Amino acid sequence: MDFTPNEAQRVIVETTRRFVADRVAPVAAQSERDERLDASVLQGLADLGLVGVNVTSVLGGAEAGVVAYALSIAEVARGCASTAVTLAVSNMVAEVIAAFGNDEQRSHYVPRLCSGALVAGAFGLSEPDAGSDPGAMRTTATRDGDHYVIDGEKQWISSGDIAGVFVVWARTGGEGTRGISAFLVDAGTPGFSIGRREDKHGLRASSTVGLRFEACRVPASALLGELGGGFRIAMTALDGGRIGIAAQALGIAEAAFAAGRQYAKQRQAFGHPIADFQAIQWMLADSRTELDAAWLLLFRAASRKEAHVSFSREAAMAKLFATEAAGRVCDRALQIHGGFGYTREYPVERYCRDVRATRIYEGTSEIQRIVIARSELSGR
Ligand code: COS
Repeated sequence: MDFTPNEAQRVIVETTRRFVADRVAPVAAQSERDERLDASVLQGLADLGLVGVNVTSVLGGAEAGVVAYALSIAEVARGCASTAVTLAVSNMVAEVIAAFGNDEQRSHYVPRLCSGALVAGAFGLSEPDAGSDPGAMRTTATRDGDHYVIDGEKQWISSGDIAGVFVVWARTGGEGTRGISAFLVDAGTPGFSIGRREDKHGLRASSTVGLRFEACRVPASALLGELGGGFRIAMTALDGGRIGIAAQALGIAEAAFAAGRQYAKQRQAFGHPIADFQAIQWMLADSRTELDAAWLLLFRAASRKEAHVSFSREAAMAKLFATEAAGRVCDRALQIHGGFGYTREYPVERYCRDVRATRIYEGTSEIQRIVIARSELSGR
């Protein structure tokens, strides 16, 4: 197996790394304090082709593939995890519209997402009582002539207050997963409002809000894909989204690992740099090994998606292992910093808070285990 990046991947990593070093990492701590991302940074990322990395160039994407996408998210996450998740969700929305939209929907939304004309996209699936089990959603979309009328509430919606377009899932008839459809809803549609912003443990520069739909009328042409086909669209999108979150976790953990390694070489104790002590060396060795194992799982999942072969279980394994390993890596990096690691003086404190979300959103670790186990037991 050849793990050498191809030309497109190399260029994306290099240009992203430069942009992140110049524009993203220096403002990450301030963005967290301000609880918002700088719009010009998001525009800069779009200008680099980082929204729609895996979207065809005909629709304004970079058409660089899934591995390049994962690498780009990890690079951004090294500098600012809040920026990375915002970018990852916009990529997911651009991809889902490109994959399931009709010609009109594709050409209307995808180029505007990729160019940054729409600051972000948002994914309106979860509800207060339906997170891990989206089949239990209660939001409804009722047909009324040439329109659907959406009523209900969504929760945990990343970028909801800055997004220009939302993929919104609603029940269009019947129980269970086959009665769910997906719709494209523009920000500002009458009857659609943005609710409470969550006061989060980490990822504080990225917004997470509720959405409220009260007799919100959307044209029938807003239906994405087939009537009743929404659940499958959500699952397909989340399979790809999980590659993005695994990459985000690895980016954060790589930053934490590098910070811990550097600190270990500088910090003196008992007359030596603490890197001389085996206790610290073993932490670094365990972290590097887990990181590399996680990268391999991520590359496998991304390569399979890029090759258009089934990748659902591989993406679940990559997310499960990468996010849990990333948590351990960040925790060890904080431990290496001792008391300083527990203060805001060093970014490792932020990495530890930011990385925690990756084990929860786009499917908890427990959901990933369900996906993997079902695949094993069904032989698929
Ligand atoms: N790709 C395509 N289709 C899929 C799929 C996938 N990965 N997984 C399931 N489906 C399809 C099934 O084939 C089935 O289709 P049919 O009705 O045609 O038979 C349908 O979806 C329902 O599948 P299933 O019965 O397995 O659904 P469950 O309700 O049991 O849910 C899990 C399965 C747990 C995998 C799903 O609920 C899940 O992923 N939950 C987590 C959701 C999540 O990540 N939320 C966080 C959102 S953060 S933005």
